[in-house]
Amino acid sequence: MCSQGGKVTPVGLHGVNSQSFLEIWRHFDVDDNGYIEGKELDHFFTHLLTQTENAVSAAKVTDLKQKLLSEVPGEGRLKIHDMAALLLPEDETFLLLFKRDATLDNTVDFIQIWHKYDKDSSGCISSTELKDFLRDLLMKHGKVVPEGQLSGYTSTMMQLFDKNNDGRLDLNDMARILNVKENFLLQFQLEDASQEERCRDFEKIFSHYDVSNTGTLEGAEVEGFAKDMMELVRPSLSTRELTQLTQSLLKRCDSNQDGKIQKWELGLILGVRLRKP
Ligand SMILES: [Ca+2]
Ligand SMILES: [Ca+2]
Ligand SMILES: [Ca+2]
Ligand SMILES: [Ca+2]
Repeated sequence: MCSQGGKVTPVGLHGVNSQSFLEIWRHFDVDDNGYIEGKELDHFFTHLLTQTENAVSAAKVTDLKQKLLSEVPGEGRLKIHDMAALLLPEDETFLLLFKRDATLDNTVDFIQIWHKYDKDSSGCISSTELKDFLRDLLMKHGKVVPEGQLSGYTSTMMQLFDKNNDGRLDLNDMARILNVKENFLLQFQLEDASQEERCRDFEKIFSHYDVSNTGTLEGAEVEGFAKDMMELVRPSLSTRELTQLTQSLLKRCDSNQDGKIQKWELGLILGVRLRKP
């Protein structure tokens, strides 16, 4: 077991496919919080060792745990994507749905993807919509799979990510599938910063969310910003809450009432004085 080019090398458990992967994940994520962590990690690594060794000691478990966790970016816990990389054979198509290079680092991109696949704008992703998403994702990796297999993947993904088992995915479920990076705003402390630091941070923040580089936040950009901003204090927003919060953010910021947030408008709200162009 070793790391190649920063990627976790699969331990190659025999015969793991999408269905058995689902079972393994569920078995070890005992509290169903989307992470294998704490005691769950010990159980998981003990299980891994028993697949290849006769005598498993606590020291060996600790050793393997340290080695594998050091290859995983994050906070000493495993996400589904990490476990998929560890357990699924490289030729298993299902693995493509968990590719790490699919990590999204901008909430605006996430919102755009969300709207693209929530075709009926119902505020959630149905299994038909998820199927379309998975089909496109596989296609992006150059794979076309038969409809039957795609349906199988769709129902496995649904079971893995549909937290409240209502047969639909909400914003947070979908953020987990897309492996959205940590909230971009967490790194800033606008409160205690000097005016100079504030200005510098503000520039970074604005250009991060102004994906289209127009000097204004519009559409998905406003929603992406609103989501990260609100989730600093209240994680796991629902679609309805996000829509409401986006509207009230617009109401507060949009002084010239053009439905967009100009840089100077956002500056006013965040206490950064910018000259009005
Ligand atoms: Ca857990
Ligand atoms: Ca929908
Ligand atoms: Ca823009
Ligand atoms: Ca405006």
